[in-house]
Amino acid sequence: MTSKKVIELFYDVVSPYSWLGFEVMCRYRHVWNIELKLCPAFLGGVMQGSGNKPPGVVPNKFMYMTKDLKRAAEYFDVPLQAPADPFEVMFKKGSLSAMRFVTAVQEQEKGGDKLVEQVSRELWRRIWSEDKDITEAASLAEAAKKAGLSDGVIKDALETAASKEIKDKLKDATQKALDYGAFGFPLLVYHRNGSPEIFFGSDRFELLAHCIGEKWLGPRPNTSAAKL
Ligand code: GSH
Repeated sequence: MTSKKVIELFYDVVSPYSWLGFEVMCRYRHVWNIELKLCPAFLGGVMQGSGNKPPGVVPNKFMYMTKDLKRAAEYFDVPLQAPADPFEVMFKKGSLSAMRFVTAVQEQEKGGDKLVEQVSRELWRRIWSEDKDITEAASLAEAAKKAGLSDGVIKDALETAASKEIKDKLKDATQKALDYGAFGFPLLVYHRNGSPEIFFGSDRFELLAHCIGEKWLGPRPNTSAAKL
């Protein structure tokens, strides 16, 4: 048996394209011979650290993205819908507390990532499907509850999310993405014989499949999989 290929997925729930990439990779982790590592990180830090600017600040790009995301959501079968005021959601409110919370959940879950997967999905659903807040503690708790986390885990994660340890862990993950060469999300990192190769965006799956010697079977490789 060949050993599994390790693929890291760096993402932030403020990023709609990351949601698409995340769902596709969660589907393919059971189809391709890969070990998927979820790496929650902070897109604001990647933008700052790489000297990039969010694509939405260029008016024509913003208009293009609005249309592109609609098409992509349908193609990928992800219930993504833009919030009424994307600027407020992405740039004013942001995702720092949400990503610290996801990091705290990951710290508690050490070893597995089922809860991280579920809670990330529920946070995306809040901002990128239901136009709901993800900055208040009550909002994070609501998402976590929906994701199936116990009250104890939610309480602990809310408490530790503000700790230096968790803040540093999120910073480290963000720095790791920058060290790989990140300038945006989603970022997929394939470790080919110990040397990392990066893929940016949710539109590089065919190329990734080619590089890892697997087949791209479209956005829903396993159509019997439960719908979101
Ligand atoms: N073409 C990519 C896709 O289809 O996924 C676009 C991905 C994208 O625009 N990601 C945003 C980003 O970080 C965050 S939602 N962009 C940085 C950039 O475009 O330079």
